[in-house]
Amino acid sequence: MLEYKLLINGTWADSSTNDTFDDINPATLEKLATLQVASSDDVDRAVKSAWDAFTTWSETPPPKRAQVLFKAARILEERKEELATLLTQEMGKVISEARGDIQEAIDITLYAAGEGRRMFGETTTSELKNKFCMTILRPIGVIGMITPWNFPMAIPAWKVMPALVAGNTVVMKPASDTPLLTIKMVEVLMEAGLPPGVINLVFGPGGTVGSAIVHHPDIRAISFTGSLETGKWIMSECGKVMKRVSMELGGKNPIIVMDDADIDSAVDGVIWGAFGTTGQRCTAASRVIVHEKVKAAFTDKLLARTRTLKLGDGLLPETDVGPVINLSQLDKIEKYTRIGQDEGAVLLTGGNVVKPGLAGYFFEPTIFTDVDQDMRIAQEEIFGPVVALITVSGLEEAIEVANNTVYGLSSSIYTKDITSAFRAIEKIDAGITYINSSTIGAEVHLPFGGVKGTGNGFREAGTDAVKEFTEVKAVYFDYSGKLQKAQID
Ligand code: UN1
Repeated sequence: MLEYKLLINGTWADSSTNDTFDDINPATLEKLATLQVASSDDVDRAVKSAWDAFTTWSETPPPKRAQVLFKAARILEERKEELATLLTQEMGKVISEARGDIQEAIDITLYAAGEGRRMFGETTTSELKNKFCMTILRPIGVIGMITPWNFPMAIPAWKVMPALVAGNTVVMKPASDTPLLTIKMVEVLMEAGLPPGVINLVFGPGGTVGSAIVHHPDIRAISFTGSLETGKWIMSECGKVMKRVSMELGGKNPIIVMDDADIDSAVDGVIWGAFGTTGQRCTAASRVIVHEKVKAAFTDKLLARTRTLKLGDGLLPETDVGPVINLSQLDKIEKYTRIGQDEGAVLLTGGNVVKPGLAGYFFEPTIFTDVDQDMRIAQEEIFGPVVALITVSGLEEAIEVANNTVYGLSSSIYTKDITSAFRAIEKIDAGITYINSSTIGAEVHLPFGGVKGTGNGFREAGTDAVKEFTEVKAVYFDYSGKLQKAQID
């Protein structure tokens, strides 16, 4: 049985608490590892180690920092299958999606490594003679990262890789349900030559360890992916001390199915978006806004397809839908199916906890129809295999319904009409809009993030990846040999 201590200054160090917690396979309830819980003193040691490493790392030229990432990407590629298997065991998602999670980590590692030769600033003229102006990018310092369990390697990689290439050092707390893939990623980075102390890992509950990171006076910025509720708390705590925060929070992502849509393709998109990753993506399609003219045909096909989905252990090739992550998520999903029925929505299929010959946490793919746009099941993020069908009579109403949410991450429209597609692109309040494709599957060279309750204006990955982890400095270089006054001379 694996037992992990904390990673501080490149070595595995005992925590100062005697507490541990277990990492469990959600399909089988088999124990995978035990981890030590950090105290706030341990977080403090991790922060000191990150600052000790900062001078040398931040002074290392970005293309040299990038060499570590290029090498790490090669090692991740070599170990992809082994890591994907562990990811399915730890998180539950089916093996093809686990491979995708590792691939996304490899992709962002290579993309961020490329940024090592693209740390561009701007040069411009001055309003004064003999003066030159430019901008440069500087690292922020020690960054605190708090990551979720649904993309155990991809999301930590989205944060870590751009932060490292930009010259920052890191104290990271991975989700307690899935710490192993973060540990593996950091081990690979160290094998690729990352100096000790550049990344430090602490484990334990958000309420204590996460809070110690958020409140640590020497952590300059927090990068968080998780729930809206926790995000609001982190932002308000950081607001009190003007700490920089970047947030990737929830979604209530709609797929609009217009009356001219290719119905089979829309059904494929909804199955993939709503039940892929057992609905546990912040980009998951949790609302389907369907035109009344195609509602019956669409619903029949969706129901038929949903009933063929096979639940089980994600390692088996025949499994379509894996377990949900833990018991409290299972209870939450079950609670929402009761709420939906109490609100008067029609439960078309699913709604039950099941045991497909395994001890783990399984929930049937669930469809509600005749959902009113203001019902709780159409408003609150459930984070499970539950989708709400809402009927509309036209595009304008569909877009209004799509926007009737506190979130704004992903969105999609199925239509053959160019005008409808462009109207949706223009009018849907979201960070991502797909045309004739599901709400999931963002690629790493495009910016990822959302509006309203989904975020605070930052984007991860894409050309914005490094912006999350750098500060811009404006530089004025005066070679006139005398005092020149802007706005006055
Ligand atoms: C998430 O669910 O938090 O676009 C991230 C997607 C994936 C990333 C999802 N590439 O669905």
